[in-house]
Amino acid sequence: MNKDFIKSKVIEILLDKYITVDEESNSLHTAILPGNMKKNKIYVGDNVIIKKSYDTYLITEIIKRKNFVMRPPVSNISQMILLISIDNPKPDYILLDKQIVLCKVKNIIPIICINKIDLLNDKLDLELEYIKKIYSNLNIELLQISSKNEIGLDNLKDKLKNNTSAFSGNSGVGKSSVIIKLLNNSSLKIEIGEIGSKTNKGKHTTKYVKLYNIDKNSFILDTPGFSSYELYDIESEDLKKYYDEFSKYECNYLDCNHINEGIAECKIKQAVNNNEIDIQRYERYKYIYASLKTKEDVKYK
Ligand SMILES: Nc1nc2c(ncn2[C@@H]2O[C@H](COP(=O)(O)OP(=O)(O)OP(=O)(O)O)[C@@H](O)[C@H]2O)c(=O)[nH]1
Ligand SMILES: [Mg+2]
Ligand SMILES: [Zn+2]
Repeated sequence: MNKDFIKSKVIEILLDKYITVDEESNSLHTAILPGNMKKNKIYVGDNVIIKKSYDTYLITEIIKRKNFVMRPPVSNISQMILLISIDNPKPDYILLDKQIVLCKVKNIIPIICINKIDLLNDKLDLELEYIKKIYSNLNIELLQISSKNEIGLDNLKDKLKNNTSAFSGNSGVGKSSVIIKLLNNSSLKIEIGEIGSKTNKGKHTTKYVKLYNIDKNSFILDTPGFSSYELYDIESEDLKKYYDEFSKYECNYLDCNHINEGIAECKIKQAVNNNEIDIQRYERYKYIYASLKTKEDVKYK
């Protein structure tokens, strides 16, 4: 490519200014959209071509997006670190299952990262075994870390190399704490929340959409948006397609949703009965299906 044109990634948007990081040199630029490009919407995560013009940079092209998620608005996420904490707060499996579905819909690689393993004890070991059993079976990679005791962080860092990674997880699991450790830069203003001792729920401290450049071509995103309970861009009828453990069974009805159909016809229900499919995952599937259905009923009424 002509060296006047630089391939760059948008990491932050400040009104009409786009902060970008160059793919080759890793340097930061502030770019603007010239008049003839104004009809285009640019998102954090977009790969763009910029060109120097006097004392500023102009965005001349937006490279085709690999994917785009609406909430939070961000493009080209390659993997999602599904952060849960082994305790305080307890893993939120419904949220986890929803996030796995979202990853599959958007073609994002999910990695489950279990934080706060410094809290492990005999009882929590059983919880850990459950997570391993269910999710390793789905070919999802599992990491165990403690941001507090700095365990497993190098492993996590390796996974982030040459990726644009989003962190998701309910409030209080330690997203900001982990990211601060990864950035290794205490001057960055990421706020860490206190966990309310009564609810153990934490509060949503992080509010902005920004990519952090942690290494050449490695970016991370810290937003609370991915922690949302709402699943979108998916119909209830399609939910089953995103459950890998369902895929090897063929029910007697082609469009079986594995819920209201009779057990004689439904191979999934049989597999749940025979303990081939985890009953809790299946119960959560029914719950998520019902919540999608309720949303559709409201929308199409
Ligand atoms: N024991 C233990 N506590 C941790 C660990 N990591 C984070 N915490 C604590 O968990 C609490 C919540 O951490 P945050 O990093 O604010 O959590 P968050 O996921 O960013 O929360 P939101 O921004 O509200 O979504 C803080 O009190 C942290 O000190 C860990 O590895 N072990
Ligand atoms: Mg946070
Ligand atoms: Zn079925």
